[in-house]
Amino acid sequence: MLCLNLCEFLYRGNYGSALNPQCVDSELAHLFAKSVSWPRDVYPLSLRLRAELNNRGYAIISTDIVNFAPPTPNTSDAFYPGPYFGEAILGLVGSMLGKVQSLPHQNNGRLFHDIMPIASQHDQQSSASSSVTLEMHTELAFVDDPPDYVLLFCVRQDPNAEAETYLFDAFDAFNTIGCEDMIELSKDQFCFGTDINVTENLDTSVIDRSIVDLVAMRLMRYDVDLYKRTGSRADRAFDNLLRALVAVRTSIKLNHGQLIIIDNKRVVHSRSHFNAAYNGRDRWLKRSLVQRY
Ligand SMILES: O=C(O)CCC(=O)C(=O)O
Ligand SMILES: [Fe+2]
Repeated sequence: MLCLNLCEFLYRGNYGSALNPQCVDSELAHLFAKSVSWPRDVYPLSLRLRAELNNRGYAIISTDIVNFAPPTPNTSDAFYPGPYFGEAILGLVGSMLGKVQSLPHQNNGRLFHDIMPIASQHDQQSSASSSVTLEMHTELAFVDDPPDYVLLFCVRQDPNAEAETYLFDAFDAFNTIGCEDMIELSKDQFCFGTDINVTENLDTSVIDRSIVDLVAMRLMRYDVDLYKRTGSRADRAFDNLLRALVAVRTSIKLNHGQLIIIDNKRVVHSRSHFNAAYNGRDRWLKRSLVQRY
């Protein structure tokens, strides 16, 4: 577990505006992209973060952020009053690893996504669900080049601490599946539909995606819910990888102030079901997606 005394860091540096509720997404990203102004003690963290990601495919950073966030919103367009650190840490750590992505077809192009239960989606395969397990996936399996990292910052844990984020390291899974399956998974023969948060038309009917890049030995994409079966040998390889991934499952219950950084081209993730009350005290994550340098 890595640690970051973020409050002190933010006040010491010229990041006052990061705490300003009026600060818009693009200004913040710009601020942190100028990493030359980081205080020196951030560089060792950046090094340890990379080492951890190489080692396990994910890393957790605990921060000293206290539990003072405004009530959890319960609609996707709610305005929440600051002062507030969530975007600051995502911008900071995201810019250590690459470029924080703004995708026109997801969350209306926002850099920072709010992930909290929304009543109308409680039983859907969406990150806003709560009463169902969110199936195993990598982020944006349906785009040409999915993001390299997913960052999830926990603003507020659910009051009963039921929500559990599951992680499945494909490097470990690859060791236990056969060569034939690996070759099958590397072929451009898979199709993934879009998820319900996609806000722009995107044609994903093409059956031309690969799941594994055998040269780079990366997992390019995986999504149990969005995968479109073709009734061919490819389905068997998909299922064998699923079994192998499930066998290496590990999990974490994110607590407030914790950030998890997931290598999206190595580690598949999912989430347990949990209770939601829509009363301002629900679980709340902030997410950003990063394309590495
Ligand atoms: O809620 C979680 O722990 C994970 C949610 C998720 O998969 C996401 O927001 O991408
Ligand atoms: Fe996800």
